Amino acid sequence: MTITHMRIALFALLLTLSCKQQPSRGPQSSGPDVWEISVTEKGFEPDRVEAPAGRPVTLRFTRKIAQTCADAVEVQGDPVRHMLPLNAAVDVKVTAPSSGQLAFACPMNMYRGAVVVVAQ
Ligand SMILES: [Cu+2]
Repeated sequence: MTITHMRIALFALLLTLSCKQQPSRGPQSSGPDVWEISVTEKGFEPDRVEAPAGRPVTLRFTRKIAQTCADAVEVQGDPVRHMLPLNAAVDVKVTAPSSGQLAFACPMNMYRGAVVVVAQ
């Protein structure tokens, strides 16, 4: 993550906080969201998760099949290739961008998914 990206993320976060008028509801709004994502014969399930702009999100990947090319996941803007051992949850922390989406994919880019920014 570059300084520019961090600034944009921080700005988006501040903007989100300052614009928020309704009190947050639910226990999950106080901490980062955790999304359980399975790797199956269909690829990532779900392959689309939603988050407000700038929100820290934990992607909890669990590979549930032995034979798949998705034995690792790469997240857009993240140089680390996260290995996915069979039946072990692997947490990847990301921050939702200010708009659009943040893509993730297997190393061959066959199976894809994304964190999609939604209005709060
Ligand atoms: Cu692949």
